[in-house]
Amino acid sequence: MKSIFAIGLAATAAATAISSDLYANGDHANHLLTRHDKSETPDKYHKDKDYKDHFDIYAGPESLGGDVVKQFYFNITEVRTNLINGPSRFHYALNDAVYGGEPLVFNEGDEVEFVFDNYAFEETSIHLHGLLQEFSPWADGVPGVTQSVIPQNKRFIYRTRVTDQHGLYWGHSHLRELYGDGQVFSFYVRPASDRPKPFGLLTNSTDEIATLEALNDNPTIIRLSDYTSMPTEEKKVATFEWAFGFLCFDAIIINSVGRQNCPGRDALQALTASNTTTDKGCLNPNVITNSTQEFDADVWFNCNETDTAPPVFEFNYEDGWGVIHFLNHAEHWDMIVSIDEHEVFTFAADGNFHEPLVNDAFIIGVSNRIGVAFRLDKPGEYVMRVAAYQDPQIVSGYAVVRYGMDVSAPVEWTQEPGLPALPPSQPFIDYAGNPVSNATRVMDNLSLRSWPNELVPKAYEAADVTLRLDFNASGTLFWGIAGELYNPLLETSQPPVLTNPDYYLGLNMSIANYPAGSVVDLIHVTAPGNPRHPIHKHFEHVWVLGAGVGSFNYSDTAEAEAAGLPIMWDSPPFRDGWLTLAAPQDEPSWFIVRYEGATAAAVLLHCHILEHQNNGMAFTMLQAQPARGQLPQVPEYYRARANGEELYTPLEFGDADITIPVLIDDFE
Ligand SMILES: *[C@@H]1O[C@H](CO)[C@@H](O)[C@H](O)[C@H]1NC(C)=O
Ligand SMILES: *[C@@H]1O[C@H](CO)[C@@H](O)[C@H](O)[C@H]1NC(C)=O
Ligand SMILES: *[C@@H]1O[C@H](CO)[C@@H](O)[C@H](O)[C@H]1NC(C)=O
Ligand SMILES: *[C@@H]1O[C@H](CO)[C@@H](O)[C@H](O)[C@H]1NC(C)=O
Ligand SMILES: *[C@@H]1O[C@H](CO)[C@@H](O)[C@H](O)[C@H]1NC(C)=O
Ligand SMILES: *[C@@H]1O[C@H](CO)[C@@H](O)[C@H](O)[C@H]1NC(C)=O
Ligand SMILES: *[C@@H]1O[C@H](CO)[C@@H](O)[C@H](O)[C@H]1NC(C)=O
Ligand SMILES: *[C@@H]1O[C@H](CO)[C@@H](O)[C@H](O)[C@H]1NC(C)=O
Ligand SMILES: *[C@@H]1O[C@H](CO)[C@@H](O)[C@H](O)[C@H]1NC(C)=O
Ligand SMILES: CC(=O)N[C@H]1CO[C@H](CO)[C@@H](O)[C@@H]1O
Ligand SMILES: [Cu+2]
Repeated sequence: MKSIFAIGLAATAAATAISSDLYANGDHANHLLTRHDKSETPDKYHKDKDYKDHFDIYAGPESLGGDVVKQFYFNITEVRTNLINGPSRFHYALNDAVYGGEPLVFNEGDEVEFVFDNYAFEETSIHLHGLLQEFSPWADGVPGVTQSVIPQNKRFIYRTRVTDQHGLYWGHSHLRELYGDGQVFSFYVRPASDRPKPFGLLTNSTDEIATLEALNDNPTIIRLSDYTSMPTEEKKVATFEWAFGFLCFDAIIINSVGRQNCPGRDALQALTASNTTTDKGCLNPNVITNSTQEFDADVWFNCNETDTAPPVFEFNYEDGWGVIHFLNHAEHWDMIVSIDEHEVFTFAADGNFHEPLVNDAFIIGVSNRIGVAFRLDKPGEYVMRVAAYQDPQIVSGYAVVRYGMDVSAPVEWTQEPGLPALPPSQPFIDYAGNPVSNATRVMDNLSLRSWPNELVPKAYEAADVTLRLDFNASGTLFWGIAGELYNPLLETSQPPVLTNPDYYLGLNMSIANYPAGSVVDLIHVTAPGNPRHPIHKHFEHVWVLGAGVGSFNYSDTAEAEAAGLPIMWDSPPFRDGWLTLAAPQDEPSWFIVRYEGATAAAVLLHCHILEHQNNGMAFTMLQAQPARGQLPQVPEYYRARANGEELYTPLEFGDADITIPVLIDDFE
């Protein structure tokens, strides 16, 4: 038995780790809700903030060898709004936009700065998701791993050089669950002109290839997410009261616009084998758990239809093709996406080019990006369907794709009960995300092939380092990696791993240590009965070598292959996030990824479902051995600025901060 949360880590009065309140019941939980008095949140900047008198602006970070070609400024503020026309709720905004406005665009090779002015009442830190950070491993934005938090009233600048990668990425708060409240933005890196592009695999016409390249330089960018009217801190409190996960959202939003759809329980029931569907398409928690707590009606049961119109995306018929890059910035649900009557070619995944693969619907895990091209060959309006993918909730969101329309002959949109009026196009998938027929081709995540084709490093051999990072849950709230729960207090209690590695290595918990430059295999074995997880690794992207259902009794990948397990060495998917396989009730599943851990760095690996990540499912890999002096020398700016004027001093703590009940005695 391990008392994982009672190891006496520092929490603080000042930085009152939300998590220390969390794991205490009752009064502490209530304190969370009043801590910032969010009901009083003004429409704009927090009332106590005075930019002139208190705001700290320092000189920016040191050069990374180039000149800054672009600076992007963000004001982090608070707003009350509701993106689905439901009841007003607390959100964060970046430059007044919840989950970001227009995507930022720059070019492969650019040195850029992201400048954050934190006017919000809560500290934060911003992770640039998917960036390799090979020149700036200190700028990864993970509290407790690469930096300490950015306090309110402070400016913090992330300076990075984006080389050897291109495509759609995003930035988001990495503190607690703040990105779920709105601290999200997207950015697109135009591929270098001399980088090979896969469009010649789509068409032999040089004109069309040129058009596709031009479209890919200025693509339509579509952000998808689940959405709920309950802010993340309230959710946190609710889930601990329920002793049950938050498995019911209000809607799916598309570029921050959504509608609560209510097709009715009977219609929903017909789409699922579960016989406990609520009006919101969720599992009825009163049936599936024995919790004696009351489950909030508006969260789980009441479907209150709203009246938002679906967003319309216009394409230019003359182009002959459309190009869209999608991002899923959800808190919880993986998505399946299709455009009625249009096959699409998926050619990019997590930024990286892949061989175009034709399909009618494709899956985007939480945090992932998929780029698609599709022919504009029949002018009109078509429904884009976005459904939660094989999740505990049945829910869809809609948008419209339009091109070459004869405006004098509009087609009438039709409306089914509980759904918005939509063009009458023929679907590939239903409201639950299931194919409407066997003819629907759904992109299989493992059939993507990275492009240009090449063998992975150390193909056909064991990696230099093999890490077993197995997954198992304790109930629906605690999620472990390698038998351990990442302690959320580590985010704010100590100077970060990058400048203080010995402390974390000494804890010997949720951390691995190997030399920079290693070829590393991560082997995940998922315990029987556990769900799929969208795992994300910071820094280098990974090759997905293989996956399957069944036990895994091998010490490395080469041994597994020799025993007959399917391993792909030639051009496997190349991702910064991967969807593991759910394990059936009576059998585990396995999943292997490989990467070249080139950059000396403190690397976080975690499930991107916010609830899982913040309740244990994270793990640090110190990709450098401090004893050998491999850790990068963190520049002065990053050492000092994340905490204001002074270098970080560990925060003091008292007895009250460490009385955290261990809810997880049976977790081992
Ligand atoms: C941020 O807020 C300041 C103060 O109101 C304003 O001057 C500035 O233009 C804002 N920046 C952006 C990028 O909106
Ligand atoms: C391009 O032409 C080659 C040779 O005629 C043919 O095999 C290939 O299928 C064509 N590719 C496309 C995308 O049409
Ligand atoms: C739901 O399914 C369970 C298990 O299959 C069964 O025991 C129960 O009677 C069903 N309830 C209804 C209302 O159909
Ligand atoms: C609820 O309690 C009953 C009786 O103790 C037990 O058989 C059942 O497995 C429990 N169900 C859940 C979901 O925990
Ligand atoms: C949703 O509708 C129910 C009645 O069906 C009502 O009691 C509840 O207050 C409504 N909730 C919201 C947030 O409007
Ligand atoms: C789809 O395929 C399955 C298995 O081959 C078959 O049982 C089913 O009838 C097919 N469904 C349709 C709609 O064709
Ligand atoms: C997973 O955790 C459960 C308890 O939550 C435990 O019963 C089970 O043995 C664990 N499975 C593995 C493979 O560790
Ligand atoms: C770290 O903990 C593991 C068990 O969790 C133990 O096997 C190992 O010996 C420990 N290592 C050190 C250096 O304490
Ligand atoms: C793996 O080990 C388990 C338990 O030791 C055993 O039941 C299973 O048959 C083994 N699987 C394989 C594929 O060897
Ligand atoms: C989430 C997902 O799509 N998983 C699929 C990935 O590919 C494997 C192999 O075909 C499927 O079994 C999974 O269902
Ligand atoms: Cu998870």
